[in-house]
Amino acid sequence: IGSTVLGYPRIGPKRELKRALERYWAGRCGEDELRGTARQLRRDTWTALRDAGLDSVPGNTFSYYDQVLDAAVTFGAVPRRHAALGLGPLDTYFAMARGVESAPPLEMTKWFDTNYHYLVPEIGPQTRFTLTDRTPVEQYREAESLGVRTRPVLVGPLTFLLLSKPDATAPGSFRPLDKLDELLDAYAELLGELHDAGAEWVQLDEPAFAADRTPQELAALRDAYRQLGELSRRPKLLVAGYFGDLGEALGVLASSPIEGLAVDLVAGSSTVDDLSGVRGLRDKTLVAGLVDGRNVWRTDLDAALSTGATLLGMAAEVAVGTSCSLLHVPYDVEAEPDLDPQVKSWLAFAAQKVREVVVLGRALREGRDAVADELAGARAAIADRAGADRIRNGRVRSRLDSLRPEHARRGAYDDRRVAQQKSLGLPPLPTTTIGSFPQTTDVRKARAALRSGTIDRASYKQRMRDEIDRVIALQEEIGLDVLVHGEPERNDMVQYFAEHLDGFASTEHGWVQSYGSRCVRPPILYGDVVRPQPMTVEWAEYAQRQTRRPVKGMLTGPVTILAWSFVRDDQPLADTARQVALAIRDEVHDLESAGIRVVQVDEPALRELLPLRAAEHPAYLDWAVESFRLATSGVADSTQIHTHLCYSEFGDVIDAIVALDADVTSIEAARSRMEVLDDLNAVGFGRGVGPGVYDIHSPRVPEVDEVVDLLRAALEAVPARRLWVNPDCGLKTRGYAEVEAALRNVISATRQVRASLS
Ligand code: THG
Ligand code: ZN
Repeated sequence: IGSTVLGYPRIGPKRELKRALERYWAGRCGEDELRGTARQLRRDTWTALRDAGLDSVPGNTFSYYDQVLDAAVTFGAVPRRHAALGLGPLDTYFAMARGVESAPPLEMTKWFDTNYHYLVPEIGPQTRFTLTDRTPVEQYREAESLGVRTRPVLVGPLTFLLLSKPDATAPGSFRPLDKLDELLDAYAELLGELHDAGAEWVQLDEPAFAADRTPQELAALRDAYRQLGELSRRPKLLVAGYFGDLGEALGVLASSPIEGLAVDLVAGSSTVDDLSGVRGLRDKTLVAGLVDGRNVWRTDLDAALSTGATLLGMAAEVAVGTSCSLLHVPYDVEAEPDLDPQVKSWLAFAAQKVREVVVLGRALREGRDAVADELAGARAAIADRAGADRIRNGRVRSRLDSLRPEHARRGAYDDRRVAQQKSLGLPPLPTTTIGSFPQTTDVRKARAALRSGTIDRASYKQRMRDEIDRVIALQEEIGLDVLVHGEPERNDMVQYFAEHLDGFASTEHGWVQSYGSRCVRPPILYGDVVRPQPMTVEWAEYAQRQTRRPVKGMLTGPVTILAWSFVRDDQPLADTARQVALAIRDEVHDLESAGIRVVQVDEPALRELLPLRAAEHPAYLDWAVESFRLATSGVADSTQIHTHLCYSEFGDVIDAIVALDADVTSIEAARSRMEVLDDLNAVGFGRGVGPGVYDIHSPRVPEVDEVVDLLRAALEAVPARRLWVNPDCGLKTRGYAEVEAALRNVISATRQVRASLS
């Protein structure tokens, strides 16, 4: 294998696939055009990887939407509701991904601890696994016809079943893993066809084993790879386990009859030590994941080489690879002419990481002299970054050193409650929204015009103020109690804060797929974080001047800012979080000084960074909670702190939610029917809580009665003085017509329930 990468971005360097998909879905282009774009992207990727000098080029890394969905379709796990639509293969596939009127889509959830989301296959006793789609074979042939022999990549059978959920027909005792044998037969058939097509290697991804697994699951892993290994008609098998240490699965895989094992030596910090004691590696190819597939820093090639050298002799072949697929980084740092040149010289995106892998592979085989120039270049960049003045700020560091526990502690909640009630005078069941209002084309145009210089700062400011006037007047007229300014000045909240803080860089084309055709452009946090000036105060203060009702200041918390950025790897995440927390703390304080009496600090990504192994949960939750409290504890008792959580199940972090000590917590709960309230009660949560009363992810306007029912259900679990009423998330992606109608119904429902209270 020599040198390889475990996967590659597929949305296109200029997001060509995104554009083609969205045109196709809108009916503005046909299937042929979409397929043509896809073929061109595959060709470009294969030839670029081969020309860069990789010894083994991954195949089947293209997807129209998601690789887990691809596997479901490949092996025939199409839910009846989608199959019954009678659509062609591509439209059935998109119906599973996006849903149609009569058939909701598969559920979407996060791919391990990354910011990528996959579709959750639905498996039941009636699922018939058979090889129904031969895309991996077709793409092998397509690459071969271009002169590139690829190594097809598939989601492994165990990870596939462990990520699936039982379908609606399954009895309570059913687990998708029960169907392993049947699925293995379908994998065997595919391996046979790939073998006949000429594939020398196939890569099976099993990242599920970087998380805690039961003895039964480990036994299933052993049985599965024994069975696949014993097939006579198959390519060589490379099993890839990434996103952390494999733990016991390392020994299981090393002793199974596979030919290769790819390990993550970046996220898996103890894997190097574990490898030396593991039996069964000697006759295998070991792909050492030395180049970080998930972050954007240039690799310390000297350090990587010495790690690689210690592995030589442990396996029949030691090859060099990335720690995981490069799906999680942008394409090419050379596409960023406006990036600060010094910061840029410290970075490696996908194209640069391919080059690093090639250089390391040659150095390992031919010796350091063969690539002396490249090694020297990397060494200089690493040294420049480590010694750069701009990554360190003495004032922030001494401020952090002088922090004491009381900086992360507020006054007693009962005192706060009394002081806040006196300041705010809110009715029972106070109503509010999560922060953003619909982003109109006018607002987007104004932001773009400011960026491109066609309007000046003063006229931009005026347009934002006009928008704020409208949003405030609308909320007063509808009758909301705690108002927001609507956030017209922001697109992505993390991008907004990164642009206003020192220590962050932003890219122009650094898109990373989040799900389907949707991408984010994570900022790059490269140095100590400093807030040069207030970031949101002028907007909040302006809004507050337009109304007597309290206006809520809107900020993003430190954990979410880190989760949605590329973060520096030269200090513990906890230290970086504390720096961001101090910047937010100053902003909270300045909002308070400007007369803002309610401040919301969102932490939607609190659950997202939870480590894959339970043993690491307490340490993470400690710093995550502490950084939130540091950000929010610098205010008077009378200032009300809100937080907002969404995008996931919060059962795993319910104690941490209590520990945040926010006065009010709003949670996405419209779809989980208020169950979160019972979870909170079970751990003694005694603060204000706003379970979302309708789902903003759909354009549907909730009926008054529906909201009344939800509020009555909520009142079974929470007393009226602690219950808040709000939608379940921000309104940015909705249109004004539906938002207005929905909020009016929410207010009517609240008034009705209030009237029946006493
Ligand atoms: N911001 C960031 N990361 C996130 C989210 C976010 N990660 C988790 C979650 N939210 C992911 N969800 C989305 C939802 C919508 C989009 C991306 C991720 C999206 N993106 C636009 C697109 O691809 O067309 C681009 C937006 C832009 O122009 O900036 O719609 O909210 N950082
Ligand atoms: Zn939300």
